Amino acid sequence: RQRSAYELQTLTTWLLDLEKEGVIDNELAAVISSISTACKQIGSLVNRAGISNLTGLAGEQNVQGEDQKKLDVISNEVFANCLRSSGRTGVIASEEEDQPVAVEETYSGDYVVVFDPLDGSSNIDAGISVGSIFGIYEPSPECSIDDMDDPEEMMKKCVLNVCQAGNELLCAGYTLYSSSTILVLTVGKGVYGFTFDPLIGEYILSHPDIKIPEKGKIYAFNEGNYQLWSEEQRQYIDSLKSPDLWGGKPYSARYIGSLVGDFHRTLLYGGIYGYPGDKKNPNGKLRLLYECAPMSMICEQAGGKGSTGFKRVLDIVPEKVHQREPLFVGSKWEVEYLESVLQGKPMP
Ligand code: P6P
Repeated sequence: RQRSAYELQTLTTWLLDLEKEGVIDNELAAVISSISTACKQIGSLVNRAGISNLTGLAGEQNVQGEDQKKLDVISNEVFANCLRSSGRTGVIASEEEDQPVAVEETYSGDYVVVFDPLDGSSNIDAGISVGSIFGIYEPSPECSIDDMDDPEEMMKKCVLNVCQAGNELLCAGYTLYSSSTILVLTVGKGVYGFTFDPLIGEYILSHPDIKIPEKGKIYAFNEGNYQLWSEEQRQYIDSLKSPDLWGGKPYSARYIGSLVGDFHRTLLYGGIYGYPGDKKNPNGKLRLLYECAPMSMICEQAGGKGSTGFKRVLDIVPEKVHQREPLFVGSKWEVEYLESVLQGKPMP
């Protein structure tokens, strides 16, 4: 049937279509919808941070030892509140919380949600893009939470529920708060982007079935860490800057210090984003559960790759909630080239 001119494809109708096809059930749709609501609220707070005294530090540190911004704390509460009120979330794990928590308000669904409520928040005060990142799992069958458990047993089960390999993700997504608020997600059948229209309060389908270019011309690394990198890592970056290797024009460097912004550009334009391990932090800086794995699922679903340089990110079973891993994510060609250089092997 021909869609009429005013028939909008929104996140809501997209989720309903997936339910009709049996790709997701209405419980998962409810969790995704609650996340989209949290992102509407966070987007509004971010856009008005400078005029509602929400810039600056909260005066606390998070489990990562990072100074929390006021908006880090608020975004975390907004995310948790929306997930609780969905009634379908069993356990939540946040970058801003030391431990994962079981959600009392659950009455069905029991989904496990991992999230970084406001990634790149050091950019807030300068008005540079920030984002939210999330992933959704089924609860682990062998450690279902029941309220008879003692607190220690409950905590152990919560940790087991969130420490699942990225391969188990049912849904992964991010919301970019930038020149517009864009929600990008996958439920395992391709990657779809929705731009928020504040005039009608809906996410409108703007990027159907995103495919990352096979090869790009942009790399996004913090070269301030160059001296700390391995010899092979330096060789890789040096080669991207050698004009004669690329028909006379080297790669361009783009780095905004905000994973969601750097990733979104990489997804649409191609190339590679990398946060290598180095002499000071052998596992790099990014967290596996709510940064590396969701971004890797999205990238693979768009035809790209997500690697630690030595293994596929989605194959890693986390041992700790806040475990860090090196991350190289982007076009197949650039990631495979990096793997070949780091591993001292010829290009495939
Ligand atoms: P650096 C933000 O803190 C973050 O987690 C990512 O969003 C970003 O890509 C990276 O760290 C930036 O880290 O060390 O380059 O400032």
